[in-house]
Amino acid sequence: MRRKHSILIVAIGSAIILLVLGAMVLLGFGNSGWFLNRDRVNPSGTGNSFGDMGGRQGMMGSGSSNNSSQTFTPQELQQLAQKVAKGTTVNGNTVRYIGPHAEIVAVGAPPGRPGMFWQVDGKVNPTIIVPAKSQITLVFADGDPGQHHGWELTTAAPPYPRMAMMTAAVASPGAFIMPVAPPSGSTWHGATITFAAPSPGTYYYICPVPGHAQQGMWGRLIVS
Ligand SMILES: [Cu+2]
Repeated sequence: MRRKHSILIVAIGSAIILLVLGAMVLLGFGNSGWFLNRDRVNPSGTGNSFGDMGGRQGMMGSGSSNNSSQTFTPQELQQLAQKVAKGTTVNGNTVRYIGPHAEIVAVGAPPGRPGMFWQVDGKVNPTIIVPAKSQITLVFADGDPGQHHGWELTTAAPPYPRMAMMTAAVASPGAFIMPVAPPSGSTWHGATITFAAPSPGTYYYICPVPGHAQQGMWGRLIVS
């Protein structure tokens, strides 16, 4: 009886040690690539694996992301942006969407202007206004030779630190796109996501790649 008991304790002890080691490997200890970590832990992008690690939020936490990647040509994106622009009113650098479905075309720093910026519906870092309770479809592409870009809607306001994605909480489930590869010729990589507008207020769309939001890759999104 006593012998059985100690065998049981040893077995449980070994199981716990294996679990801890397994968790360390999964969480990518010693691996500094932040997006590689996420890929490895959470290939489907729908879970919450980092949600309770030290209370960190942002890209590690509340984001279920849609990572089904697409490719576009610059011409396709331009046509789509022109089509989308017909359903909006533009006032200076503010683009206002009307109706329950807002389709937004966001291109990461395409050629023609130096620096880190968003081109949204043909404008540079515009303020986007969408109606409360609308459904947002975001078409994203990276048009920036040599740079990875992603997309995130966050509650965090500027100024942004270099590692903005560590603290910038995702504003609505699914409002996050993992960084994609730079263009290869006229093939631009990107993704399309759909998410619900968060509750009325001011939000910010940023690039989650380290340093990019800090260098100006952000704009306002107002739900009104
Ligand atoms: Cu970027």
